[in-house]
Formats: sequence, structure tokens, C-alpha cells
Amino acid sequence: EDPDRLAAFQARIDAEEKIEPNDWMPAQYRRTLVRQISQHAHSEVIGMQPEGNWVTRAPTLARKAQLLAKIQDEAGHGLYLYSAAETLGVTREALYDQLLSGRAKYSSIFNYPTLNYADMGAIGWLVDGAAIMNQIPLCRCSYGPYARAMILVCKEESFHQRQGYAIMVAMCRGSAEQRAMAQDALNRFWQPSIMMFGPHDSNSTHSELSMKWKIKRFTNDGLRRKFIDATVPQAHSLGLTIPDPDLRFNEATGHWEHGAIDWDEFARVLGGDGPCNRQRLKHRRAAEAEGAWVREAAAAYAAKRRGANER
Ligand code: FAQ
Repeated sequence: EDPDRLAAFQARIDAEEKIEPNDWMPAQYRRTLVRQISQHAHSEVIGMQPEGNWVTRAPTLARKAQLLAKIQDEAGHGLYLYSAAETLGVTREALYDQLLSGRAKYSSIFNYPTLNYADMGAIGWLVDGAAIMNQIPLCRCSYGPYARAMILVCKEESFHQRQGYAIMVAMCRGSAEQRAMAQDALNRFWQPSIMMFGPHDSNSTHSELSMKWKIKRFTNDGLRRKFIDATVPQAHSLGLTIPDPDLRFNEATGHWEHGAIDWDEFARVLGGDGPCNRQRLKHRRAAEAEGAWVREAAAAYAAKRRGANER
């Protein structure tokens, strides 16, 4: 690529200018954004499934309505993000095909099962909590359409996080059995949640360039640390124990330090061999096939309307 154009592009990034769809951009900047935004969209779409598991078994009508609203928000985020990706010249159908064929990644977290209702609390509190920690800085991403999409998404995620924490509070104030369910949910979701931030910086392939181009504003370890610092006191105020015997507060740095992360498990999940990978994709493919008639009917109706307008 022309060095003068690259230098001018970097100067715009350094000056905090937003890059817009019709602006010149390096091919790799475009590729990185398509990859990250589409993986993010796929995560929202697949991310509906773990919670969908509990819609028919929510304990009260109000809790069912809240859960449905949250899941609908996730569908909306997915659609919004596919639209942001489309501004980079890729079609939604092509991205969807990558997901359904298993070529595209989506967040590792959604390959874990939801075994009890407290998991709805743990997902809101931890998974949405981690998602916001990662996504607030994305509101300042150098690519305009992604940055703007993140503003609405973050507002909704922050409501999701609060509803999750409220479920945890209710469970922890409940019976001994409910407190045990809350602890069990934390035990199962803690490690997968801190894995959401991705590999350590030393193993992160894309971080260096993404930081230089201000697609990412913080590194994976930087965000993981912010998340752990925010979440440990919340666990303590719930009366719960973080399932990490090596977790220590470092007085000198003012940060919590976590024990080793099971990167072998992370690699297995990314490689398609996590507890629910197959189930998640199977479900998504079935939904795609069963919804074909709706898309066909909508397309036929649109064509008919166009015909009527032309007459
Ligand atoms: N899972 O070089 P890096 C939500 C991949 S929030 C799967 O560090 P990068 C809301 C990575 O793609 C969840 N794959 O990569 C919700 C790359 O693979 P590739 C979604 C992972 O991009 C809540 C390779 O490893 N949020 O859905 C993961 O610089 C509740 C090397 O890694 C976003 O997507 C992982 N955890 O940093 C919904 C946020 N970590 O592409 C329902 C936007 C890494 O070379 C219920 N994304 N990989 O084959 C990002 O900020 C970044 O893409 C990172 C990874 C931080 C995820």
C-alpha cells in the first residue's frame, strides 16, 4: 500500500478523527474490522441460546418478561452489528454463511451450558459485565459506524448487567439452597467470563495493530484486570467466593491478581470442542432452515409491492 496514504491514514487516527465507510483505509484495517464486528454480531446471535433455555422455566411472569426483553435486545444488537459490518462492503449473507458453516468464531462463553436459573443472574452480572467492560472503550473505536453502534448497545448491556446482579442479590438474600445455586453459577461462569477478554497480551495476534489503529483502546489483559477489580468486591458484597484460590489483592499495585487461566480449555472451546459448540450451531442451523419461508415470503411481498408501485 502507498506509504503516503498509510501515513495520512495514521495521522487521522492519531488526531482522533473517525474513519467513515467511504474513506480510504488499509485493506488490513478493513479485514480486522469485518472480523471483529462480525464475530461480535455472531456472539450476540448465538448468545441468545443459553438464556433462551430458561424462558419457559423463569420463576415468575415478571422474570420471564425481563428475560425475554434481554434476549430480544441481543437479537437487536446482532442485527445492528451486521449492519455496521455491511458498511465495510461485505454482505450479511456472507457473514451468516461463515457462522453456519463453522468458519467464523463467536465468543467462547456461549459454549457453556446454563444448568440452573441462577445462571441467568451470573450471565447478566458476569457475561454482560465483561461485555460492557470491553465495549465502553469500543464507543471510541476509530471506525465511525462501529463506535456509534456501540453507544446503544452499551446502554442496553448496562441494564442487562444490573438485572443480572439483581437476580444474584435476590438469590443471595434467599434460602440456603438459593445461595448455593448462586455460588454454583459463579463457580461455573467465573473462568469462562475472564476468558472472554481473549488470550494474554503476549499471545494476542491482533492487539498490537488494533491498538495502533485505535480499533481496540485497551489490551486484553488490561480489560481483564479492570473487570476483575470491579467484580471481586461485588462478589464479596453478595457473600460469594470467587472460585480462584490464588486470587490476591496486591497492595502495591491496587489490583487483584488472578491465578492461572486454563488456556487448554480455551483452545478446545475455540476449536469447536467446548461443552455446547455442536448444540449451539445445530440449533442456529435449524432456526435458519425453519425461518426460510419467512424470508421468502417477505422477499415475495417486497417484490409485489415494488411491482404495484411501478404500475
Ligand atoms: N472467544 O488477537 P486476539 C456479547 C480469538 S459480548 C472466541 O486477542 P482480538 C454480549 C480472536 O477472535 C461477547 N474467540 O483477537 C452478550 C482471534 O481469532 P481470529 C462478544 C476469541 O480480536 C452478553 C484469536 O482468538 N464481544 O456477546 C476470544 O484482537 C450476554 C486471537 O485473539 C465482542 O466480540 C473469545 N473469548 O481480541 C450477549 C467484542 N478471544 O479472528 C448475550 C468485540 C479471542 O484471528 C448474553 N471483540 N478470540 O481467528 C473484541 O473486543 C475482540 O475481538 C476480543 C479479541 C477482545 C474478543
